[in-house]
Amino acid sequence: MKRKILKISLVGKTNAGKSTLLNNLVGEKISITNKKINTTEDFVIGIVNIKNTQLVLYDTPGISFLRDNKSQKTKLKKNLWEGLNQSDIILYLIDSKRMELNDLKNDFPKLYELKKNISIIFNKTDLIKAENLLKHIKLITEKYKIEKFFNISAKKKLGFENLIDYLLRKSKYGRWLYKDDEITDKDDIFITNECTRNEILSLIHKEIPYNIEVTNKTFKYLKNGQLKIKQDIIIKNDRYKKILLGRKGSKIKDIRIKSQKEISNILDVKTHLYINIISSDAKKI
Ligand SMILES: Nc1nc2c(ncn2[C@@H]2O[C@H](COP(=O)(O)OP(=O)(O)OP(=O)(O)O)[C@@H](O)[C@H]2O)c(=O)[nH]1
Ligand SMILES: [Mg+2]
Repeated sequence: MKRKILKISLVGKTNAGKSTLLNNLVGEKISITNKKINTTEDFVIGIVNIKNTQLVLYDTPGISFLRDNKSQKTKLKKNLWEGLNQSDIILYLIDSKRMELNDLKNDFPKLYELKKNISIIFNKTDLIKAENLLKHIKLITEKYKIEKFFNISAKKKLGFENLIDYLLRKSKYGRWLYKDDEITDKDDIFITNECTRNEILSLIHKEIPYNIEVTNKTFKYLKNGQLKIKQDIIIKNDRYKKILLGRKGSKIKDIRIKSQKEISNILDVKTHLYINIISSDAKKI
């Protein structure tokens, strides 16, 4: 059978559920998800192969970055545009519980510049009555050219069939970009670093999670089959150290244990995680 392919960008406001959808379409946790805002910082690719078709899904950082002019976000914006430019179609996710049509007014003119078909996915429909969406669909179609509307629950995996049917229909004949058994462009080191970043995001407040970097020092399978990982949390400001450590080191212990558990689950191997906190100022000396 001749092979087909479709490259799809998942865009939408932070917290809309893009990474949850990516993970549940792929069937593995490859992109971290969190109830906090701006969880995804990189550009994560998920791959789903269905018969002769390869669906390549680009998970992007929340689209509010398009409007954010702070220089530290430049990398994120670049990642976002790269993803959008490479894709064949755009799926714009909306949190149905927090519908703000004003967001569309800001995002759509920019998205139309890409000259791609845009469909809207109303996500988190497990939290609302589906009939409430009709008035929104009417208002949106009066103003914007939208190819299709979908109602889904990314978390509960509802409404996936219609969405997948549509994606298969849109795919075009062409060579696959990834091998049959690949599910992401990211390796295990990226995902394990992300697990720790996600726990920091959950357990530490305010700006700190957005100003740290998690890097890997050791990633080694031991003779007994277990995995040993050493990570550094690089902080930009010395005063973050005290907060990350917590009382008598209780916070970092919590982060370490939760991340270790998540890594063990995702990679399906007993993992020993060690974490160091390093100040980026100290590195320069
Ligand atoms: N009830 C419900 N919650 C959902 C659904 N989809 C996602 N969530 C939750 O919404 C929160 C945000 O989900 P993410 O997948 O991290 O959102 P995102 O769009 O990737 O966010 P950014 O990476 O910050 O742009 C998480 O707590 C998810 O569990 C859904 O269908 N129903
Ligand atoms: Mg995300």
